[in-house]
Amino acid sequence: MMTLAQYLNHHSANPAVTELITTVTDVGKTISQLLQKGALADILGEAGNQNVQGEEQKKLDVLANDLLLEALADNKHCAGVASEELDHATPANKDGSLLILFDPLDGSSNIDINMAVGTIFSILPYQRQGQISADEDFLQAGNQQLAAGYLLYGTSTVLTLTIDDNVAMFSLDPDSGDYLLIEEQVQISADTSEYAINASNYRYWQPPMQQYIDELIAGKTGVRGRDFNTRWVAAMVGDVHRILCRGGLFTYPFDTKDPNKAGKLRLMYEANPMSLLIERAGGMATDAITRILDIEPTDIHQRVPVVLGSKNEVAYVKQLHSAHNES
Ligand code: AFP
Repeated sequence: MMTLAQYLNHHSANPAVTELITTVTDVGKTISQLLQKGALADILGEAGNQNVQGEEQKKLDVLANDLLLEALADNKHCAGVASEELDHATPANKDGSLLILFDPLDGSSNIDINMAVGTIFSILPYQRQGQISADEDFLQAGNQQLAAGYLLYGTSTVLTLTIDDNVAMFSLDPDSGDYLLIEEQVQISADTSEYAINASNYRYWQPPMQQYIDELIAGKTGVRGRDFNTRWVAAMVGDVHRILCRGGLFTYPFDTKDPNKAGKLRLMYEANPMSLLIERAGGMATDAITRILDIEPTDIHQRVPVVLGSKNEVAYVKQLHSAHNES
């Protein structure tokens, strides 16, 4: 089977990108080992402080963040690092040609209950080589990403990656310690009967999203004429992985729960890298109006509504929003 190193040699036109991905995925091996030990490694529970988003940090949020920061600071190609857990981006090597953003531990509420969590990353070009990087350098639309991917720490550890037009999946072999290629050209079915939502937020959603979910729940007794099924991992990385494996729709839509936030998910750490993977696998990703990858960010921590997955289903959600906005 092809190793990640061999795959990168064949598919990556940019050696700096290859080295950065290698650094991230090496840290992923350490995080995977820590998760396997769980309580035995004293990694469960609260860290006792809040992150920049005002969320309680878990011990593993902090640990994963520190491990990635430390490893990336030593990478000569890395000009700066932005993390969901940190107020501001951290400058690294000013002569580096790349910037990296990551959510070190996605799905924090799953850590203590032995459920799937992940690490999500996004690589951007650095435009001011030779100068110290700052937050503003990261404010690039998702369509500028040079590579993106995630590590899913589930029953096995899986790396999903896009560095060219393809999306590839690798499984971490616990015996050799190598990531081995398991799927070279991931493609999502255009239609689906499976959707992922946190339904407890229904009352905060806008009418077109409520209408869409009402139609799915009505199933074959309603306008859709067939039944749908719900799945929710509470870690975007798990839901996106399922969609890449067997199709589906995932949404964390605009809601009025907190008027200061346009949804829960972060554009730069979650929505952009996942949208690149989904689009390259033939799916669609939108905030219900605009293509996520075309959103020009104004803040590294900005939030965005997300609807992504099987193309025809996402297009239908978008159509309901357009019709509502025009009426
Ligand atoms: P964390 O960023 O705290 O790990 O939250 C995970 C997440 O942003 C995303 O991965 C999930 O889809 C979503 O939150 C789960 O949200 P609920 O808590 O509303 O289920």
